[in-house]
Amino acid sequence: MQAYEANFDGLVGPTHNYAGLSFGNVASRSNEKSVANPKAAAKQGLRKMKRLADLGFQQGVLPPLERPSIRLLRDVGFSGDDATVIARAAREAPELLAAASSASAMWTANAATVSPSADTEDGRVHFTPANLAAKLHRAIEHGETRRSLGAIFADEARFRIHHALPGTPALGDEGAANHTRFAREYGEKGVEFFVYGKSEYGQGPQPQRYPARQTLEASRAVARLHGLSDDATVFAQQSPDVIDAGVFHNDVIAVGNRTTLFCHERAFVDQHKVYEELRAKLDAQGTPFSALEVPANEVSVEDAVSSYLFNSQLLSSADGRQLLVVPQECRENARVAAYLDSLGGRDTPIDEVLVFDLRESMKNGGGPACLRLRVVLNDAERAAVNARVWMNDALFTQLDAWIDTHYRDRLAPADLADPKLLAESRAALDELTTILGLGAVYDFQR
Ligand code: SUG
Repeated sequence: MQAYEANFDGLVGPTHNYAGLSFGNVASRSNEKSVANPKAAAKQGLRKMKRLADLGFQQGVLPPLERPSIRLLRDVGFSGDDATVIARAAREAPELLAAASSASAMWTANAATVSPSADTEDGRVHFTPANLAAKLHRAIEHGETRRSLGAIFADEARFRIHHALPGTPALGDEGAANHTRFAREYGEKGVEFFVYGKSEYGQGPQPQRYPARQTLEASRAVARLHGLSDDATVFAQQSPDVIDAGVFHNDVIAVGNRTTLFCHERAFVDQHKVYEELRAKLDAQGTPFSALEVPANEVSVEDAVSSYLFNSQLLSSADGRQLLVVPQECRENARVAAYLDSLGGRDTPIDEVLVFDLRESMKNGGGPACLRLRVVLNDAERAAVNARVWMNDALFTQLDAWIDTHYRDRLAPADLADPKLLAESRAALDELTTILGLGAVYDFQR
């Protein structure tokens, strides 16, 4: 059956800010306490969605979550009316207020892991929202994410939305950022590639400096929940050294699409064995496989982390060409720019490079690939998706005006204490649910 890869990008929420919440994510830490521009951030993301939709890609929108999360602040003991809760948290525990205010749901590559219906035992598209247990500000996302997904992929005969795995270190799950699917055609059965940072119970190397967020146990649990067969799954460990160099998710060092894996030579433990297993399992399905590996002497791991070369989107256009969507930081790093320029003269599966300004998200460690959740859909499934979330001229115009109405162009850490921010965010999200036809998904609407 004809199928497509749709990309669902997270709309940046009105509380986008730099709080330095993600130890192990170099950009988040180094931009801590700088002043953010939520309006510019939202527009940068929106422009990427519009451009890709204009190029003929299936592009959807996922809504931000309710932030600040009054629910989190109440759960940790702040009481009174909402303004009092914020004031007390600002005074007594600004770090908890920052966690409650993060717009981190914009990075929808971490929203869930998604398996297309061609791969799953029951023939439905499976979603497991990620528990994001490694970081408080992200661990509070999955319940609300599940609700948003339910409002968009509502047809239970076609879509199965699981609950997140229990949120505990042994089952730390970061979603699609650590998952790639290979297949000859999107609608055919493929091989799903799960990359983990460490095994909780098994032996094996572990990073020393920064945390490994994803466990093998979590990856295996997701594969089980989705009903994936052993001959169509590969589990690989991320190299602990690159985690220690700031590669907090696999999508900072590798990206795959259909029959191509584009990655750094230091991405995985026993890298050549990983390629062999992928090649063998794909070969059994009659699918070719090629790894385009970037050597460290051309692009170091540090260059990869600062430029986000691999946090790119590798997209197949309707005419069969492959496009690499990169952030402009890749053009600003001389070695990465030289590598990209050299692609034209080499025999590679990448036909074109497209550059985007995503500076606001990048300063928190979120590039083009972080901002999108891939969902492979056949025609019937596509028809069952809430049609209001597809990007087109009308939705772009509406969202652009909505951002102008509701978003600030300056948000410093101290502004998180401003109770007006809560009212502004709620007004924005309330209107958004109407624009996207989501119904009452937010707590404050219920
Ligand atoms: O989880 N940054 C996110 C970035 C997520 C990127 N996603 C992928 N690689 N798929 C994180 O580290 C920083 C927020 C702050 O510091 O304010 C943050 O959460």
